[in-house]
This record gives sequence, structure tokens and C-alpha cells, in this order.
Amino acid sequence: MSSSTASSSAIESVLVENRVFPPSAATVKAARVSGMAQYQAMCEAFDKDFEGTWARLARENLVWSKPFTKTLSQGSKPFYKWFEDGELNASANCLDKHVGTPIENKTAIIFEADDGAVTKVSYKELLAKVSQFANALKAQGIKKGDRVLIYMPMTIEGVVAMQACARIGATHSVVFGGFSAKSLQERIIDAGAVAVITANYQMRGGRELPLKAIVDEALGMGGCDSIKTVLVYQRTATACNMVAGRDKTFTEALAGQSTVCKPEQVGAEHPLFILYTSGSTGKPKGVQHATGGYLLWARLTMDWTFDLQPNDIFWCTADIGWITGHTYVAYGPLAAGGTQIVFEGVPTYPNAGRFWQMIEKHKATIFYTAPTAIRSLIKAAEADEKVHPARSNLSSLRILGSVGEPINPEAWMWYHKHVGGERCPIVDTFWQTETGGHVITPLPGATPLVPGSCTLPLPGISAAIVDEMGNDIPNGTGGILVIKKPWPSMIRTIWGDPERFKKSYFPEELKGYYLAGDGAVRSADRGYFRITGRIDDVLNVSGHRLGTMEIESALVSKTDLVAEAAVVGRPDDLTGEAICAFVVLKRSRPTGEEAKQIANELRNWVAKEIGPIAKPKDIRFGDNLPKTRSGKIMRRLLRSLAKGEAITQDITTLENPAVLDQLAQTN
Ligand code: 6R9
Repeated sequence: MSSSTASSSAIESVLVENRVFPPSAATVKAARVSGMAQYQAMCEAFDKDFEGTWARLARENLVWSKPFTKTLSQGSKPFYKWFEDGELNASANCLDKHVGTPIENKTAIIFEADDGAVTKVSYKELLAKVSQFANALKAQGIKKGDRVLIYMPMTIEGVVAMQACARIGATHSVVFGGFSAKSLQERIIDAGAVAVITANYQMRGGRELPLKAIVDEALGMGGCDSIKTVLVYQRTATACNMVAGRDKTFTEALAGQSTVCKPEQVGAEHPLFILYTSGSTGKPKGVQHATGGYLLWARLTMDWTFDLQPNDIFWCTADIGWITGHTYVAYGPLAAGGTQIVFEGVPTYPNAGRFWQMIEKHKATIFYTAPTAIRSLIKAAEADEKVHPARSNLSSLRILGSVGEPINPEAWMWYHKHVGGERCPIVDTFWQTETGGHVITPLPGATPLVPGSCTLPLPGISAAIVDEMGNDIPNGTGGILVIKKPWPSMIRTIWGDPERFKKSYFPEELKGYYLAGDGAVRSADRGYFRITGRIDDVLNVSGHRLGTMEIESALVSKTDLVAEAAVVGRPDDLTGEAICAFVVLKRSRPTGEEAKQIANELRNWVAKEIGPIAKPKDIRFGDNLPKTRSGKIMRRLLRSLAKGEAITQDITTLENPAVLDQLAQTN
């Protein structure tokens, strides 16, 4: 819990934000959670009988092959267990559950490819695909408890691969298709994966980008001997390298496999997946989620936050490589029996009106995306009237959502007016990889909305703002966001590193509360939460989490060139935060064209080490970094330099003040 604290300007703006948008009477009337009184009653049910309420919801919303008798086990805090002695299967709860009901012929997924081609699958068809793929996995010797790494584009096949792993009790670990071979290799080794599921290529914005070649590169880096099988989906007609004995195309693997596969029942605590995310230290953390509790929350938040109704067409734009794509693409919409859109491409291809055109084409009713996408589409719409949302018929929409980073009130207002036609509630959902699903969010048929605020905790979630000793602090004062009581979809541990789990999320001084890692403030009048940003060394660039240390390690691993590096974030209008790297080279400090050229070389190096999303926007060179006399890098000062602010901090302890002028210059 070092470095920056809640920025004071963000706190001020929540105090002055006084626009309030209550849901219309008709929206309240039709909603699953109808009005604030019902929301409060739901919260009170947890206050009166915490475990009993969770147990009731788990029984009502999931199908258990063996009912649980214990709801919450607190014997080894903070390693909480939920519904411990119950058994279920996640895939059965998403698919089998609906087959044999009127939902079986309902469209489960409307897939739109990068080039606009549309494919639809019903629940019955999806179950057959998942079952056949599950049988193919079993035929490769993959079994319950094995870890399978998935490196796939957004496709029906990507969802099928995840569901098939769940069906046989294998724990999946999806890696976003933008991560590098090195990142992939690290995750394969950490998870001890036995197989990789990938595609030859992925299509993004009309370009064919390799996936299998990156897998080959990762496996060739060494240490990946646990991998026995690589299954390759042929997304495009282009051939890719195949290693005999190890690699099989989907077609080969599926040949002769039955479309019926009995789901493997697993204990509620069985790890459904591991998803790597950035933390404050160099190494990404494998966030481990449990089957029962995770699925319960995925299911419930579809009903509560999105008010999912039988005729809704739900569209979450997140990639399956992120937690949002896990909970609100691969599991939640299916567990809830909804129809959803899965989109392969990018929002700006063939033009920046793509999202709006797709909403019109598929008559989407619920649209869930990230502020960074909204901000870039605002810019595009302002520059070119042809891609403005007003050019599309968006009247099918009834609920909008936002996720991944704070949404600034200006972007909120534009989204509300131009996309939501001033009629759609916006659910600004705050949550994390670790929370499994939404934790603080408005409910569309209940909560009066305030732009830029994620409003109130969901029923059952005891979110609070405390000081560094875990004491409650009054509304209107910024502090540390915690969740006081455990909840079913919480992270269970960091894969292979339980000590780090305890240290990162349950530090001793915080009274056993879950530490989210964000700063927050509650408004004085309504007690609404506003997230003010990370309080650790984690950056949020376009809604993607990146550790500053991770990027620093990547830079200094270029040992022929870099002596030292420090990375901080600075505010950016488009991406929320931008990465700013301060670098000391082993040679003399470059200037002019040479500095630009070396900066680019370093950007490409970081892209290769981590992935293009981690490329620093600014790179600045100095003869040294600003350090205290005890040798500590003065990060506070670097943050001011990154922002281009005048240095007002006390620099009397600074060893080498002359470097400040050098580090103020961008290349
Ligand atoms: C779901 C997801 C988590 C971090 C989180 C916070 C930021 C997410 C937010 C938000 C303000 C929101 N964050 N949603 N900040 N308002 N509605 O994004 O998970 O990738 O793990 O990132 O994102 O800083 O701590 P993840």
C-alpha cells in the first residue's frame, strides 16, 4: 500500500457532482430488483441471516448434483470455503440445465466475426459442441484437476474451449491474445499446464495476426515440458507450423468424438479457473476461483445488475482473456439462459461506428463496455459525423454498462445521451479479477444514478472505506476500499503462492478485511462510492491492469542497453492512464533523433516481453533517476514530472537535482 493516494481533484469532483438520474417509473416497475425499498430489503436479508441468505440463493440458482450442508467454512481464514461439501458442474449449470426446457432452441450466442459474418448457435447446439470438445480433451488424456492454457481469439470456439474444460473438471487459464510469447511461457510454467488450446491466427481489424506461432515461440523458450498437447483451431485458411505428435487441429481432435459427454461433478471449491493479473510486484498473480461460489455470483449479477429478461440480447464487448469476458461472456449469460453477442473484431473497423451498427443489426438490449472504448468513440464521432451513434437506430437498447476503470462524468453524459437516448440506466460496475463479479454497482431499476459513481454495494457485499488501520472513516473523506465479510465469488488463493495471497489481500493491520487495492470516497449526501484509483503500484491503461514493476523488470532485462528504469502512470484523456518510463542507459544519455530511436527500440522490447498493451507512451532519459540520499527512487516526484507539473515537492533530500530537467523531456 505504497505510493499514490486518492487524488484530491477526483474527490472534489464527486463532491460537486449533483446531477442525479433516477430510473423511470416504468423501468422500476418492470425490473427484477424493483426500487430502492427492494434493494434495501435484499441487503437486510443478509444482515439478519448472512449464511442462510447465501445458502438459499445458492440452492435456488444453481443445480447441485450433491447438495451442500455447510455454507461458509471459516476454519482457515482468509482461505474461506463456500458450499464446501456440495458438488456441481459449471458447464452443466450453463448448458444441460436449459436443454429439455423451452430455452434449448433459444440462441445462446450470436457471433459476429471481424469481417461481419454472423454465426448463431442455440443452447442445444452449444451443448453438443462443448460435449464433443470435452470428449476430445479426454481423448488427449486431459483429466480433472489438469490445467489447460487457452490462447484463443474471441470466437464461439473460445467459449466452447472454456466450457469443455469446466465440463471435465480441468482448470482453464485463459491468456489474452495480445500477450507475448514470454508472458505465455511464464503462465504455462506457473500453472503447470498440460495442454494449450489456440488458433492458427486471429482476425483483428482486417489483419491476420499469428497466435500459433507465438505458442510455438513460448514452448521453445524452455521450461514448458508439462505441455503434451497443442490443439489448434483453424480460424483462417493460412497454414501454420504443426509439430507432429504434439499438435492437432480441432478437426483432427474432434473426429469421431461423440457429442454427448457426462459432466464431471466436482466439489464446490474445485478450481474452475486461474486468471493471471498484475499486482504490485513484478510477477503476475494467478487468481484462483472456485466453481460453486463464482458461478453463483455470475448468475445472480446477470439478474441483479443487468436485469436480464428472457427476450434480452446481451452484449459484453470484453475479450475472454479478461475477467469480464469470463464472467459476462463465458459463464454468466449462459448460466442465466440469455442470448448474447460475441464479437471478434475491434470497435474501429471497418469504421468507428461498428458498435452502433452492430447494436442496430442484432437489436442489442443490454450493452456493456469500457470507458476507454467510449472515450475513443466520442472522439471519432466528433471528428466524423458518419460514425456518430445518431446514425444508427439504437432504440432496442434498455440498459448500458461500464467497467474496467472510472468513467469520467463527461463520458458518462455522452454515453447516456447519444447511446442511451437519455432513457437507459448506466450501470457503472466496480469489480476486479479477484472479486469474480460485480461488487459495487447501481441496479438499473432501483438506484438513482450519479455520473461517475459506482453508487452502492450489491446485497451481500460489505464494502466499506477505512483508514490504514482498518477503522471506518466518515463519508466525504477518501480512504482505502475494503470488503469486510467474505462472499462466494471471492478469490480463493494465488495459484501456488498462498503466502502472497494473504499478504496482498488480507494484510494484518486491516482487521481481516479484503483489501481491494483501490482508493475510494463516499459522497456526503447519499453515501455513494466513487473509486479514485489504485493505491498500489498497479496502472490501469485502457482498462487493462499492468504493474509498474512488471514494466520496469521488462525494461531492465534489456541488459545491453538499460541500467535502470522507473515506471509511473500519468492521466491520459483517452486511455485513462498512460505509462511513463524513466530510463537510465548504460551508455551516455541520448538526445534528439537518437533518443527517439532508442525510445522506440525500448517500446518494442516491452511489447515483446509483456505484450503491446504494456508499451510505454512516454520514455524519458536521464543520467540518473531522482533518488533520496538513502538511494530510494522518488516516485512521487516522477509522477509530477510525468504530468508535466511544476515541482513543488520538497527536493532538499534529492541527491542529484540536475536530472529533473533531463527527465522532464519526452521522446
Ligand atoms: C473488472 C476488472 C480491476 C481494477 C480495479 C479498479 C478498476 C474496474 C471500475 C474500476 C472504477 C469501475 N476498475 N471497474 N474503477 N470504476 N467501474 O476491470 O477487473 O482487470 O482486475 O481490474 O480496475 O482499479 O481495482 P481487473
